[in-house]
Amino acid sequence: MNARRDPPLLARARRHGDRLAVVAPDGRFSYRDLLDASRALARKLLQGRADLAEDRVAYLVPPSVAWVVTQWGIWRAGGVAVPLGISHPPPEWEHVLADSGAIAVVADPRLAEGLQPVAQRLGIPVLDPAAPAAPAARAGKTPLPAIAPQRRAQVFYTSGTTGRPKGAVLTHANLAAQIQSLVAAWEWSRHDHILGVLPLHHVHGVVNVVCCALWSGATCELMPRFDAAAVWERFAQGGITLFMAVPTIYTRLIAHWEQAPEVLRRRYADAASRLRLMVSGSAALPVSVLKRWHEITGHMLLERYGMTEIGMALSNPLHDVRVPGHVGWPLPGVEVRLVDERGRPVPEGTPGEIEVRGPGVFREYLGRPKETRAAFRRGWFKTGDVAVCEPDGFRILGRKSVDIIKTGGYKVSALEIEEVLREHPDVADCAVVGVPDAEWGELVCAAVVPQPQGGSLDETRLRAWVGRHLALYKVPRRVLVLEALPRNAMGKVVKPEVAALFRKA
Ligand code: MLC
Ligand code: AMP
Repeated sequence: MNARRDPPLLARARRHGDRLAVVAPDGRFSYRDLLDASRALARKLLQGRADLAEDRVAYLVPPSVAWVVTQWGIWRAGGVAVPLGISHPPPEWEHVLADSGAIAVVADPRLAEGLQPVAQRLGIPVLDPAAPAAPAARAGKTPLPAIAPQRRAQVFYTSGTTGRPKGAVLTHANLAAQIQSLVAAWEWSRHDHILGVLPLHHVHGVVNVVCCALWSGATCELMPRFDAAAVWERFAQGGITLFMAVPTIYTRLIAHWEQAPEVLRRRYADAASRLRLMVSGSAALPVSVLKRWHEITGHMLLERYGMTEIGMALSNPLHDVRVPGHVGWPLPGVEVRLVDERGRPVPEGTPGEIEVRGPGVFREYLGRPKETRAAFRRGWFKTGDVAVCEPDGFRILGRKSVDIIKTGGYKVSALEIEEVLREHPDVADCAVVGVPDAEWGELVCAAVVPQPQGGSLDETRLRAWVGRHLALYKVPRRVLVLEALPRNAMGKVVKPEVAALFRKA
């Protein structure tokens, strides 16, 4: 097999041979093992075809060796990898499968049962990542297709200000640019050993953790899900050099540490202090959390800023001073500017919308040319986030849209939740808002107006209703029943007033 035919990440993997690549509950795989297993899966996916030619293949696999083998197998068959959220309810999977036009879905047998009815309805075959290839697929040594870097590689579904989540498409070249930028800035090396605890259907876990590790010849150790006690214990066993998480996870780790017996506290804090780098991102890191983490572990968390469509854009320095409340400076290969409402760059010290340009910026929203065009201004991607550039670095001030909520590091669309609430027979009207919260960053909250002739609105039933349709992190945590929503003279709901009602309640 010729390295020139491989996607960039796999070409890199060939150099790392027998080094330990992935450690997870389902095994310990070297780079060579990953290459062998992904070749076998690619042949199985091809089913005699020469090239999947950018057909989408979805996968429902928990963080594991199998997850990496599946991603690589899809790429090597010429397909585009579409990860599904393992904790999502079937309607979320159905949206992604239908919207991406997936030709197949690779599913862990433990999760396949819940997926089968959806896949059947859409006529999509469900494949087991571990099952042996059919004889026809195994036969011969037919070469796998050559994968040019400009080909589409990965789709991440991300919520926006319109409708259901959209698929952000990254090419192999986009991924390589994002990875190389972080590898350079944070000095990844083959001596690194990262502990992965994030879900693997978003850029943070997939690119910053898994792909950066495997590009570098490092070891990526994957936990099936985040568990504060298990993370502290793993730190205490030693050998971990890197950790990356969202602020809620640091908050949870602090809470667990605070209630641990003194002897454990000392052991845990010593162990964490030995890591070489701990990173926070995906949502604003409260300065109180940064300070407490510093007191406990001696680590000044490195905060950085990114987004699904662009990868990482701004980062505090690895070696220089990290100023609390700031997200640092543009990463290598990333251009960042702040602009006013008309797209004109603003002077230093003046707030403006963040726009980003560079080889890591995504290619398109899958099947949505209009939305893709609207997302750019003369080649710059418009993030919708507002920041100010100060002598200590960029500081994020917030978002332009009140309809985007960040909870536990997940981006959710208020409008998507409102649509589901409005379908409830007893709901006449509703408004969903994000309310600041110490643990979750923002809490999803819903104000609802009952139907005049409807039954009484029961909060538990309403939450269960949303939970049947949408991911758990989109379910409103608090519900207020109102006679009417606050509206302005134009009749538009005034969301800051709705949020204020929750703060008062
Ligand atoms: C779960 N719960 C919530 C909640 N999510 N409560 C309020 N708000 C939320 N958002 C509740 C559950 O109902 C449950 O309650 C309890 O918390 C435990 O649920 P869980 O599902 O077990 O949660 P947990 O696994 O602990 O999840 C917390 C988390 C998770 C922080 C580990 O949210 C997470 O993995 N977040 C990371 C998301 C991520 O990777 N984002 C990156 C996007 S990319 P009860 O009552 O039943 O106990 C991006 C770009 C960039 O943003 O810059 O990186
Ligand atoms: P996503 O679309 O899920 O990739 O989330 C990207 C969004 O997360 C950005 O547009 C920001 O609003 C937010 N975000 C990421 N990192 C940070 C950070 N360090 N501080 C504040 N917000 C952040």
